[in-house]
Amino acid sequence: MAVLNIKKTGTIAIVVSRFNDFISKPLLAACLAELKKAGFDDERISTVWVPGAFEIPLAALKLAKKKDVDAVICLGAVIRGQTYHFEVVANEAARGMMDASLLTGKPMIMGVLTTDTVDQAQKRAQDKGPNKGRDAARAALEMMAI
Ligand code: INI
Repeated sequence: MAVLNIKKTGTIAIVVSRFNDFISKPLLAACLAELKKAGFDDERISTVWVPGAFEIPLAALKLAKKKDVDAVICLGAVIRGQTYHFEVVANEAARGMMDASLLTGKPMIMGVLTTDTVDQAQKRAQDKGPNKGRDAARAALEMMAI
């Protein structure tokens, strides 16, 4: 694995959605564990909960505008249902995160799963196995070093 030039100062904000929290909770746990492993103690991490993925971009933008926030990690799970709602929530959440990143010039990490099934989401939010929250933490650290 590549050695990252990890900053020893600055803070990371995490926005996490309550919708499908049986997935977003394990994403958050792995994300926090990875940040801690990299030397980020609690004082340098703030976690904000929002109702669903659709609400992530506004919270992420507000946090990214804060002077002391160096990167924002967004975590959640959009799981396909019976209707077009899935597409709207997933697409607008992704677009909003990218907009917030480019507007503020701060890294915005897209750790929101968009899956067809609950099983696919669970396979990407494992404690010991693959976990997109862990990946999101590493992506944030990498982007903060640029
Ligand atoms: N929010 C999610 O985070 N994941 C979903 O799968 C989801 N679905 O499928 O409906 C979802 N909807 C809620 C949405 O994010 C908003 O919270 C809601 O529409 C209120 O604005």
